[in-house]
Amino acid sequence: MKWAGAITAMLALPSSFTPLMAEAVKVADRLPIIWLHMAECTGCSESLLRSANPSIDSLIFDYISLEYHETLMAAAGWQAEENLEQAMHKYKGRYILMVEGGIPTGDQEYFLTIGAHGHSGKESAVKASENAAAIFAIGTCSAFGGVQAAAPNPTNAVSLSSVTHKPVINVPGCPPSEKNIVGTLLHYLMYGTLPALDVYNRPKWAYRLRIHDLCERRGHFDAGEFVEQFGDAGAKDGYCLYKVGCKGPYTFNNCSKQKFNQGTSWPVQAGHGCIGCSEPDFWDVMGPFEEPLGDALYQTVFGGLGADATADKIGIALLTATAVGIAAHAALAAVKPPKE
Ligand code: FSX
Ligand code: SF4
Ligand code: F3S
Repeated sequence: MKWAGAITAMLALPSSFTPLMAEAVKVADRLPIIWLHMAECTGCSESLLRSANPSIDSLIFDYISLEYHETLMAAAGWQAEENLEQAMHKYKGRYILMVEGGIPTGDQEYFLTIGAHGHSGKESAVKASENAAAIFAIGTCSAFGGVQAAAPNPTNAVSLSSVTHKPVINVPGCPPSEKNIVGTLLHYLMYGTLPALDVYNRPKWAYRLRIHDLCERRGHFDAGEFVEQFGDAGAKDGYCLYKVGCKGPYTFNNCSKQKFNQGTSWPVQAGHGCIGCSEPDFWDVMGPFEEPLGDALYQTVFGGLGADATADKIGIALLTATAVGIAAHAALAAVKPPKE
């Protein structure tokens, strides 16, 4: 019940849902999962391995049945491929497909091949998606193309949703936190349906708010107290990282609340600004990572809408006003007597 309570709170549900969560997990008994690796760094799997509440071993042994996962399973070679075939056959229409990584396509499709038969990543992903009960794109690479798709995109990498006609729930972040991966899974376990999604098909329970909204340094932002360069006095005092490039005001994710590595820390706590890793095309649109975007409008290839058109426009307007505030503060600070 303690565990169910923690998960219920993480999913932003009222505590009265705790018994229901406990029941759902009991009856869901070992949900079959097929996890495929495409082009990526395996950071998403690393993140999953940091899972606490439930721990990764209890998650695998008590709650889900991880039928195929190239970096976690014991099988290799022909045996591994056979396991994948068998899992897709045995659990047809019932398994959850999780895909990590961008997918090379076109003339470059065979830049990524997997297994003894040399199937392309695209072939494997499309085939596995056909009979999945639900499909989760884990990480920004799978959700939006990620680092592989950054200009000039030499492998013509695309998102999972670009190669399948089935609905895909995106769980972006480079990597996403273990909580967002496990939480999305448990949400599905509990309701058996897709969660409420934003315009980029990200679950709203995790990606509804900006990093900036709940950031522990927000008070400093509002007070106009900024780190001017890494290692300065402001950095030591935990001032806001906006001027050294934090993209928290443009980024929708729950890192500032849920953190990483079992709640140990997160980028801003560690002293570097958010680089916008859960937004589409962040490698191309959020850079340079250690400089502010200023009043450059945050545009994306998806029609330039931003993650949430209305909220983003308001946010950007506010931010531009804040940029004015920053300048005013800087002018004031120059004439203010030094602190006692
Ligand atoms: Fe890496 Fe996953 Fe980034 Fe991508 O995470 S952490 S490159 S989102 O697909 O392995
Ligand atoms: Fe936090 Fe970044 Fe916002 Fe500053 S700009 S308050 S560091 S999210
Ligand atoms: Fe990514 Fe920003 Fe969170 S860089 S991990 S979305 S703080």
